[in-house]
Formats: sequence, structure tokens, C-alpha cells
Amino acid sequence: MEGFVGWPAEFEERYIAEGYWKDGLLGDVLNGVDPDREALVCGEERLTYGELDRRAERTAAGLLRLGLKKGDHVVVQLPNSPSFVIGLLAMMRIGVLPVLALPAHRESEIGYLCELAGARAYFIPDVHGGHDHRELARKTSVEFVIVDGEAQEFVSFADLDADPVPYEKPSPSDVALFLLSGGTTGLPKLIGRTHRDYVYNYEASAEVCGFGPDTGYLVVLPAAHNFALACPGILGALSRGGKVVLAPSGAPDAAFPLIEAERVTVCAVVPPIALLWLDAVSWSDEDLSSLEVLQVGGAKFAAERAVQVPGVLGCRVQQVFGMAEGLLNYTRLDDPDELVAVSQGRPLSPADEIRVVDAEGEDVPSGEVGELLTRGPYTLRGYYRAPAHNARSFTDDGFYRTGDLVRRLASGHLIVEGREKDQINRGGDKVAAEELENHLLAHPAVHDAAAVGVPDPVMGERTCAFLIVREGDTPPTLRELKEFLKSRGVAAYKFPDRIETIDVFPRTPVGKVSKKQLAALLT
Ligand code: J2J
Repeated sequence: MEGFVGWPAEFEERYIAEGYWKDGLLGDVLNGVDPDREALVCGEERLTYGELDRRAERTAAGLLRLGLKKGDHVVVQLPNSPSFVIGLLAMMRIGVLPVLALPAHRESEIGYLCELAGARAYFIPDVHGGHDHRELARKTSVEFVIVDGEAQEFVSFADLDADPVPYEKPSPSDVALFLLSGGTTGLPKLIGRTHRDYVYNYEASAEVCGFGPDTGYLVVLPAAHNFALACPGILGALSRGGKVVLAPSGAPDAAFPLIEAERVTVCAVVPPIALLWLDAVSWSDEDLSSLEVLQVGGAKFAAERAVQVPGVLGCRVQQVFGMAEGLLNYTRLDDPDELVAVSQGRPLSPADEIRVVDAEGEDVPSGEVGELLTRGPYTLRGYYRAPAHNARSFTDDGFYRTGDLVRRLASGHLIVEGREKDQINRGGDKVAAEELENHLLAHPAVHDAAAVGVPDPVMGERTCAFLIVREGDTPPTLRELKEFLKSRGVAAYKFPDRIETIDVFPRTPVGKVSKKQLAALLT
């Protein structure tokens, strides 16, 4: 596929020979499970594996009838709903590639994604969280807009239901879907994941996390996020005959009743949700005793809080340090408590190659902090259509520069110590500083802008925008600035939480804005 960077032949041969890559396809994830078992629960809706399979097959036929074909790209922006799972399975079966946008994305992100991916269709809910996605769709120039709900002038998802037809399946080495990178530069990047690498991603994860037919997996993060989708996530649970329960959010009043009613055994959350749950048990009376494992990842979960989980929530913690780019680290279910509390886990696969390097790219002595570089059977070799960026983000021999600063223990477990990349991790939501700065620079009163993360007890970090205001102009208030970003169609999680005005930016010796010194001004 044009624009996709695959693995060199010698690595492909090795991953196949050593059994990491099999011939599986993502669209076949339900195969082999008893069709009468319960697969998916969302609100009042309950689907067995047989029903889910039929719905996916009929939707696949509907997509083909609409005119979509193998190799087409579709930007998918759906909340946690059966339509997301059905639509995704349908597309994967016929080799139509979903580009997984987040529900919070707006014109700025969606327009860019449609363009970069060359999307033929955009799949949305009618209204979600008070936002009318059809209005957003009218601003794109895709051929087809598919709406789950009231379709207005667009194609209704319900109408995509058609009698199954024969179709040509994709090949295991084909790109199956695109995930979004958290981003460090002006614009987010697309990560092409192939059938065989993503099947390995969820199957190996399901193995390490002990998923099986008795698994009740609660989805509280956006289903489009790698963590909730495939680590082991929805796909991992379905592949093992488990039950997937979709929640609208991680709010305790949404999640706790579902844990009790559906006897949920495992859930993936970001640290702010874990903290919320730790507090909420004292005032909630739901029975959470079915919960066996709380997976926490996306941002660093403090050891002091991790140790509280078993006593307060009555379940184990599993720390997950993952990335849409590939590499996943999990603490193992039988790791000693101490390691589970302090570390962010160790690599999923024996074939994951890890290097911890200094600024010169030399390996640091064991136990010291350095940048994490990685290569492996489910880690990308390049972003889609981004050759200039790829030249910086990968070493010559194909290691991905994660931008994360880690320390490696003798056991192979990693401790995340910080970040080198220009990104703010706002409770697991990633904000590329440069992207935000470019939006801020468009404000008429802003001469220059720098976005930095400020430590926050709940979110881990919040976003502070340092502004140099044009001479004679008054600085915008935080509210005005948010309104401005909203008018530019920027997702709300990227809005600054705070603004500070400053006369000049501190600079590093090479003349770059020193984000470190800026952040230090706030403490
Ligand atoms: C510290 N930083 C972490 C952790 C991710 C599972 C879990 C998370 C993601 C994810 C994911 C961290 N402690 N436990 O895709 O499948 C930061 C790192 C990393 C970046 C990746 C998954 N877990 N991080 O968060 O693509 O900086 O994926 O490089 O959104 O989040 O972000 P993202």
C-alpha cells in the first residue's frame, strides 16, 4: 500500500517462522466461539456471537452495496456502541480500512484525517454528548456519510443491512485499520496496523491477561482507543468467547452498576478514572466483587495509589504502558505486589526488542534512565504518508523512538520516568504541544505561544499555555481562548487549562523554547 511502511523481509520471515504472525484476519475474530454465547451488551441491547456475526456480515454486504470496496478508507467516529463493533467487524471483513477518530474530535481533526487518509466515507452518530455530528460531516468532502441514528440527507447505518454476498477477503499482511498517534508535531499521524500484527497484539495480550470465556470486559475508555480495542480489549475478549460490556464513560455511576449487573471481571482505565473509583467506593453501594483485574495505563499510575487498589476495590492492578504505535508492557498477574505497584510492566512479546539510550543514541548502563527505543512484531516501522517525520522518529535500523524516558529493572520491567517528546499527557489524553501552539498562534492577539504540562494530582498533567501578547493588545482570557479554539474546531481535551502571559520565552543553548524552564516558572 502506498504510504505504508512495512517490515523488512528478513523480519517478516522471522516473525512468521517463530509463530508470532499467523494467517488470522481481524474480521474472523468471532470464529470458533459458540454462537449462542453472549458477546456484546450495551444498554438494553444484547447480542450473542451468532447475532453479532450475522449483523457484521449483513453490514459488510450493505457497505459493498453502497459502493465501498476493498482498500477504501473510512473515518469512524462513534461512541461506545454496538454499531462501532458491528461496523468495525464489517469493514475488516471486506478489507475496508477504518481510521479510528475519537468521539471528542472536531472539524480541525476530522477534516485533516479525512484528507490525509483519503477517506471515501465518514461514519458518525447523529448526536453525541450534545454535539450534532451531521453538522461536522457537512464540512467534510467525503463521498458517503453513514449515520448511526437519524440520518437526515445521509446514509442510515440501519439501511446498510443487506443479504450476505460473497466477497474477496483481505490478506493477513494487508493494513487492516489506522490508529491515531498521540502526536508530537503540528499534526497527528496515522498508524497503519496490519491484520497479522494486530491479531498478534490482541491474542498475545489475551494470553498474558488470562482472558477466557468467563471474562466480562467492561469498556469505559473510547472503544476506538488501542487500549480498549485490542490490549486485550474488545477484540481480545471476543477472541476468547468472553462478554464485552459497553459503558458510555468511566464515571462510577455509569460503570459500577454495570460491574454489578453484568458480573464484570476486568476493565481498562486511565489513572484519573482509577482515582475516581478509589474515592467512589465509599459512597456507592454496588457489589464490585466480580472485578478481578483493573488495568491502568495511558499515563503513569502512582505507586502509592496502585497499592490501594486491592484493599479498596477488591481486585488486582495491572499496569499497562502501551502506545498505539505498538509496544505494550504489562505487569503480569503473578508479579510480586511491589513490582506491580512501582513498574509499568514488561514487554508483551519475547520478540519485542528494547533499547534504553542516551542523547547520543548510546545504550545507558542497566538501571539508568534513557529514551526507550523499540522494534518488534507489532510495532510500526513508519507512520502513514509521513516520510520526513519518519526519518526523525525511527533509527536507521528501524527502532521506533518512543520519546518516553524509562528505567529498566533487572526483571525487564520498565519504570516510566518522564518524557522527551513535546507532548502533554492530560490524564491519558495526549496533546501535541506544537499542534496546540499553532492554533494559539492564529489568535490575533497572540505573538508567540508555548504549551507545557503542569503537574496535577488527578490528571497527572494539565495544560498551561504561555503567551507572548502582541504589543498594544490585551491578552485573551482563558474563556475567550477556549471559545477561539472551539471556533477553530479543535477537540476540547486540547484546550489549555490555564494561561500565563510572559514577555520572552526562556531558551535552551541551541535557541529552542525551554519548556522545562517554562514549567519551572509555575512551581
Ligand atoms: C506512563 N506513560 C504511559 C503508563 C502510556 C495501552 C495503554 C496505553 C496506551 C496509550 C495504549 C503509560 N505510564 N502506564 O495505546 O494500548 C504514555 C507514553 C506512551 C503514550 C502512548 C495501550 N501508558 N503512556 O496510552 O498512543 O508516553 O497509547 O508513549 O495514547 O502514552 O499514548 P497512546
